[in-house]
Amino acid sequence: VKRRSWSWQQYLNEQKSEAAPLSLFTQSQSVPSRRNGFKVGMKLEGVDPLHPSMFCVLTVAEVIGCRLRLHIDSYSECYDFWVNSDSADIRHAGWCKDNNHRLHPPKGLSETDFDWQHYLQSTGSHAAPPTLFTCRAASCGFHVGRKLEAVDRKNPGLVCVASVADVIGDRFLVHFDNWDDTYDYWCDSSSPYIHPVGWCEEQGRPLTPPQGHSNPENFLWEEYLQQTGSTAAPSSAFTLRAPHGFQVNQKLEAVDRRNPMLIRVATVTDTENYRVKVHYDGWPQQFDVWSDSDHCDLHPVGWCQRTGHPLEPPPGSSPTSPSQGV
Ligand code: MLY
Repeated sequence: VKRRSWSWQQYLNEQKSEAAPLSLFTQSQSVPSRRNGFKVGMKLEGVDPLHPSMFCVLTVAEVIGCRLRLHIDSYSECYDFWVNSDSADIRHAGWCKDNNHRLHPPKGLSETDFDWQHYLQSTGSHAAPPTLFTCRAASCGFHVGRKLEAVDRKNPGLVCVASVADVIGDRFLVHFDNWDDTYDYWCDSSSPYIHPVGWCEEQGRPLTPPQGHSNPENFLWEEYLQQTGSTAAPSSAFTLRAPHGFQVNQKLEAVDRRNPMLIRVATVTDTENYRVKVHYDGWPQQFDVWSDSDHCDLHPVGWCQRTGHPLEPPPGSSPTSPSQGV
């Protein structure tokens, strides 16, 4: 019996729908320009997704196409997470030291004494070669300590007093004053979630003051900047990007939010300026998720095939052609 597999082309025809055009996707959503050279067991440094201010010691636990499951050394597997091999959140062993960043060592090792060479030797492992990482040389107009107003992505109704807590290339870490780092996020100057000091007042919107502020009803930037001896990020540094061009009914490939090792056939079912609602084809609407249009877990039709990643067809859809050809 000839094995028949699912085909995008046939599916698009049957559904009378279109693939979202390649031009709508950012570089980090597109097929990486280089092959994935990462191998299971290689060690590296990277941002902890639950504590975005922290760089940790990581091990490649699984490789599928150009996606990596990364394990945080000495922590439970339940904290493992997936990234694309060209992610800006991963760096070669030694990067933190070279770039003046703190590296959070595996449990039981001291931060000051951590030494990669010694660690690799004692664990009998190898570092991922620096050439496997996508290098990026870029800069931005944001500097550590500068203040801004930013949307709390976990409480998107709130625009809050925030600071630039770290800068790497063209990306920077937004931190909410007097809150812990679990609300932090990395973005670039074109993010729609950040605004210059004074934006809320101008818009007639409430601004959430720092946690524990002595006079939260009457927060005054001028006073706060003076008290904290800090400066506002200049409005010229904010370069709001244009809204995305995705349209309802366009098809794409999307990482399953609930089981991120899987990539599914998906459809845009609603849009906002900077977000799309993603429907996993063949699944109930209740599983639809809103996603930033530039999220690195959204990919154009054909991405899986071109990067060697399995694609989950809609459940119940019949195998329709002899190949997964697009
Ligand atoms: N109800 C939430 C709100 C937290 C908001 C934090 N932002 C401003 C960074 C809580 O108290 O946990």
